[in-house]
Amino acid sequence: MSTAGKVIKCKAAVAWEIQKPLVIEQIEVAPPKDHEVRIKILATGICGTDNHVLSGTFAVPLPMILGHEAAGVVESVGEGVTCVKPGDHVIPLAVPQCGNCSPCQNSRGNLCTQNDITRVRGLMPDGTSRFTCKGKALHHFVSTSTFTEYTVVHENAVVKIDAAAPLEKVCLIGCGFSTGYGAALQTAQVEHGSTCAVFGLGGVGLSAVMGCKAAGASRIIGVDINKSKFAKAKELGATECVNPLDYKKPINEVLFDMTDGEGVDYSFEAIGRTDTMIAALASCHENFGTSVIMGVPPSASKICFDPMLLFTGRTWKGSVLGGWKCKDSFPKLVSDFMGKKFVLNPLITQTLPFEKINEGFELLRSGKSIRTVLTF
Ligand code: PAD
Ligand code: ZN
Ligand code: ZN
Repeated sequence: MSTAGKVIKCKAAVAWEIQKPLVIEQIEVAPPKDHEVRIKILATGICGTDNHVLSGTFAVPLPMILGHEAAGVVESVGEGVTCVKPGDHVIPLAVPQCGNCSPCQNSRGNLCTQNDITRVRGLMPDGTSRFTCKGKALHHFVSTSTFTEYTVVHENAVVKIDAAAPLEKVCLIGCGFSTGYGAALQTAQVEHGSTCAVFGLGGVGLSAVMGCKAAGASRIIGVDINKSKFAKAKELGATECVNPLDYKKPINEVLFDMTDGEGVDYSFEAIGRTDTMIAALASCHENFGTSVIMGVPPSASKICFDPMLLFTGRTWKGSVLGGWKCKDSFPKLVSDFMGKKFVLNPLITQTLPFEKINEGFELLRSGKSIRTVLTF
């Protein structure tokens, strides 16, 4: 029996409060309105950003359905949707691409003004929610919300991908992989033969390591306080790894020592802490070094730093979702994965049934996982 046009009752993991486990609830998912798409989620990764919300460092309105790194199948579409149809395999887009705003029209931009990241409203573009639980409306997360069997997104926030692609792998293209890989290849534009340092060797940082390697960097230094991350970093292209806890000096001085007093050409922050953002900046060459922030800054945080770090010529950049224009790029990244241009398997350390979502978060927090993929 077709579910199109009807409310769907299904399971979702609801974030009612910060610093509390998610609760698997039965929720109601309304049909898609005009220009909206309802998706049956089949696989979703757990990203550090979902964890920042639960830990309280990334402030969002609650209750909310988190999750944003996913893949699924279109269940039904609202009036006027032409980009996808029921049955299409898709990736929801945490950064939409409307095609009309100035970032969409600028060749270097990707942060479409329709995004719900810079000022999280937690609603569909029309200001309402498609989710209810126990009579209460639930917020959406960054245009996606994927910790649910069904979600509704705007047509600007979904893209069709190759139906042959394994959804439980390519879901990582929805966030973690694309973020790190794109930060190296597009935002920093790492050059052949250069020296790079990647701060934080989780799913995002390891993907930046892969991007630096793909760009032909000759030295890639991984930095993490959890040395159990080093073996995988080396497997993916890091030439050496350092643990800041092993040194008395600040890590930026250690990196200068390791590079004959020059500093690295490119540094990447994939942690989400202000002190490591400054350390990454200070680690790169004082004149032509570039440092890229990928870690989501804690809400309402401020950075105080010596402006001499920039005066001498360093470049400090940020990168959301690797700078990719998501609608244009994600299907190509999926094709590249299918064409074996990069791997995703090493990033997926656990695959768990959706019901074990809190276990997946525990694995991330304890440093025992890179990516847990939840399947439905
Ligand atoms: P993760 O928790 O898997 O990885 C973080 C890594 O940082 C872990 O290996 C930690 O051991 C390490 N770490 C923690 N503290 C320190 C420290 N003081 N010094 C060195 N290493 C440390 O998360 P992730 O890889 O999924 O995400 C990393 C960040 O990137 C996080 O802030 C997340 O919110 C952000 C992110 N940004 C985007 C974007 O579009 N810019 C996309 C996805 C994730
Ligand atoms: Zn746009
Ligand atoms: Zn993410």
